Amino acid sequence: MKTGIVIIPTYNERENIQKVVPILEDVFKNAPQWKLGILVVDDTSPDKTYDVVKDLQKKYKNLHLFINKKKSGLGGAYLKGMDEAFNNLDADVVFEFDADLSHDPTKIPDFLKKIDEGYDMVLGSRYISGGGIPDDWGWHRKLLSVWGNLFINLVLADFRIRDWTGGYRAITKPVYEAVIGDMSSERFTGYTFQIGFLHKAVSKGFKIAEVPFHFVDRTVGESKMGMDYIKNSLIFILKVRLKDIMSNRLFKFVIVGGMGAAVQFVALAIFRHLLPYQLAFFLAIEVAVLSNFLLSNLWTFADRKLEASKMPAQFVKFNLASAGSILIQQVLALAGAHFIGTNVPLFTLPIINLVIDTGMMFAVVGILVGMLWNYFAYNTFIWRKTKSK
Ligand SMILES: Nc1nc2c(ncn2[C@@H]2O[C@H](COP(=O)(O)OP(=O)(O)OP(=O)(O)O)[C@@H](O)[C@H]2O)c(=O)[nH]1
Ligand SMILES: [Mg+2]
Repeated sequence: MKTGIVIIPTYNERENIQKVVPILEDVFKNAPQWKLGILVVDDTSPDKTYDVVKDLQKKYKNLHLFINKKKSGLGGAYLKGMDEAFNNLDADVVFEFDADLSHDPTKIPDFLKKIDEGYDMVLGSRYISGGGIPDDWGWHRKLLSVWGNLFINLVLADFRIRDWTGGYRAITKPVYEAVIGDMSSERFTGYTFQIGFLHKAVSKGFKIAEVPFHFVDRTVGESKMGMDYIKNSLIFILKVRLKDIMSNRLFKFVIVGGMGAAVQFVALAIFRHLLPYQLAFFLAIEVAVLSNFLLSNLWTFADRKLEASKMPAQFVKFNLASAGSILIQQVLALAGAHFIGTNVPLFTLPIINLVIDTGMMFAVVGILVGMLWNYFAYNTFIWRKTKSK
């Protein structure tokens, strides 16, 4: 039988925790194929929430309590709770769940069903059919909530997940271990914990499902959400996206290619004063090829860096690949000239009034096809993926 632990971080929630524990215990009966329990992570609340939990523990044997000496924010509480649940309470799945009853507890069996179907992570979603936000929210809060999520979809160019910011989730152990193992450099604070955690799970390719639920406002206790949260979330997601793009191999390839063109241009400007033009032209190309080779090795293919002893031979291959790209472009231009002709006008560029005809277009197509060839050749012949990775 698999084990699920509902983690509830609490800070000054004595009234809410008193209510929510019995409700959850009732809901557990609707998922008899699971062994379910609750773990309250309390940051030594001034209102002594933990005392209420200790009292409830007399009645519920599957109710656990973890007391943090210091207040560590939502993210901190969840990290402590997940560590405890997965490593000491034998959990296969944990839930993130607010004490304030904003998260409809009757949906828990739906989450578990998705896990049983093979999903790695399940999100409670307010923005898919069947879900919702409170009707009485002011228009600005509704706007923020809905558009905030759309904004994240847009920035990440990924519309598969509709509710990025919710706090009602089920997470399996493999997801937890993969995300935690990759968190060393960044510290998820309270603000960005939910978005950051989900983004890591998504980029690692885990299977994620959404279950609709109706978010309801807390009726007692104090909310901790504010303007800071929104600002920090937006900045965070922009940073994450920028980092994603910067670490994309194709992006690096294009940048290195652009730098190569610049290097060639500058080299020619210098060499032509020192050498006959044809020789200067050839040398400038070779300097650009060398710069492309070194930059690709250091940056674009840093994860497959060549051993020093292999560099000369691979550089020769790199030259051949570049020559191949030129050859491909020549063949394309010849075929185009033969079958279509080079003087068919296509359109005129405004402002500079430059007529683009088929002759010019062959160059554009040639450059793109040449780039495709280069990218393929680099990956296949020069920086080959090793099997173990
Ligand atoms: N342990 C711990 N729990 C916290 C901390 N901050 C918030 N929580 C709990 O996390 C849950 C969510 O916090 P809320 O204040 O409801 O935040 P929210 O749901 O974003 O805001 P509302 O929409 O106003 O409810 C609640 O159970 C809080 O008690 C913290 O620093 N430590
Ligand atoms: Mg809440």
